[in-house]
Amino acid sequence: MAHQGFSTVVEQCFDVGHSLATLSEDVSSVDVSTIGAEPVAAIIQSAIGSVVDRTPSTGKQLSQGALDICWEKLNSGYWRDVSVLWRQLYTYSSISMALSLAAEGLLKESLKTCDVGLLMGAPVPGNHLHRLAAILTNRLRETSVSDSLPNDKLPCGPDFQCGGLPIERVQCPSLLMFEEKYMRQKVPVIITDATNHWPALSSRPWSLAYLKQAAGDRTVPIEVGARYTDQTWSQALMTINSFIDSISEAPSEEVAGKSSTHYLAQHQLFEQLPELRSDICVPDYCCLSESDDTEPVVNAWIGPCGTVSPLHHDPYHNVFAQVVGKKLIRLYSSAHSDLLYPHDSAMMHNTSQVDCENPDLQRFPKFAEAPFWECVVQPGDLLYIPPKFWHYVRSLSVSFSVSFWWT
Ligand SMILES: O=C(O)CCC(=O)C(=O)O
Repeated sequence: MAHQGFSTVVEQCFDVGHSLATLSEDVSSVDVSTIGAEPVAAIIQSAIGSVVDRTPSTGKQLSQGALDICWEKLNSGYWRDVSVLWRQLYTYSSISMALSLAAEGLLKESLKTCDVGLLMGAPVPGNHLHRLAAILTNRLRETSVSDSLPNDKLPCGPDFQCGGLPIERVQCPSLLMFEEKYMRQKVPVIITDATNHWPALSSRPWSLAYLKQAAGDRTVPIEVGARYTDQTWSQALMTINSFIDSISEAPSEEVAGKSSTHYLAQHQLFEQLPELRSDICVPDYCCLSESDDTEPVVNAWIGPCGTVSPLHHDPYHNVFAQVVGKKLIRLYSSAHSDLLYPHDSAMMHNTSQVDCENPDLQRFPKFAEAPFWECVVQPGDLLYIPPKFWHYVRSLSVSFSVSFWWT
């Protein structure tokens, strides 16, 4: 069994282009002397050597040693200060660990190692983790016992009556019209019929069942808690299968706004799972860029009824695509920030202290004066949120959304 795992998974992975020997050479090309990591690079090379020699249990031990050292570096101080070289070494340690585990036939553990490597590591030549993950996913799919599929028609809250100013709905405006009337004037707009051709909304319609079938064994970061401003809020790594089971098993009225709410939020899912990338398309509006950075940042937001993103703003243009279910979205202009009581700390300065739908007007009296737009986005809607616009979002059902941020 172990040997079969090695030949069909490990060798298949390296048949795609890179040999184990060149992988070891790649590790030696990382400029580890600048971070004093020569011993770690040597451990990773020995780990790869053990996989080549068909002694994966030694490979596993060595890889674990390297992973532990890199993990400590990744988790000391601020993330932005962590050297990319440590993150590359984390990637290489993840590759040698994933290969060792696959060689022992531990395919699920190997896939989890690939995912954590993709989430925490930095890119290295050869795309090994992506390719290994794709091979493992296919292999696991072949061998999996079919699981009961979740029901997307979970009960959700009552219909919502919007207040505030309505947001204009425009069918596929031209780029020129969008730029002049909305982008430049900083006016939100709901664009309709611009995503009808996405496979996610037509030929491969997204649902909890589809996500489970496409990527159930993949590990993703999940927010746990009612809202990110709560003391008890935390993040966890879990497989898409467990995440979806947690959504499907709890009745929606119990999940909504509770400390147990699970939310796959602001995650670059399509970087991690390129196979889902072809289900969506970058809206043309995102090419109206003022900077050289032409590729938008694409984030997925997937969760049950009742997820809440507290009132906050981001520095980007945002076209927010609703793919499954409904969300209530409330917007405030950046011109009214003084009425919205941002948190004092630098970390949370883009977030309001006010609970938008239940404001404490004794503490935050000026909030009542702030004009706002409100809408419920439906599948197929693209909401344009201008940069620095405050936005509050609550899902009214199981919901899948994709945001495109650009500058
Ligand atoms: O959908 C959500 O919960 C929040 C979306 C958001 O904040 C964004 O797209 O910037």
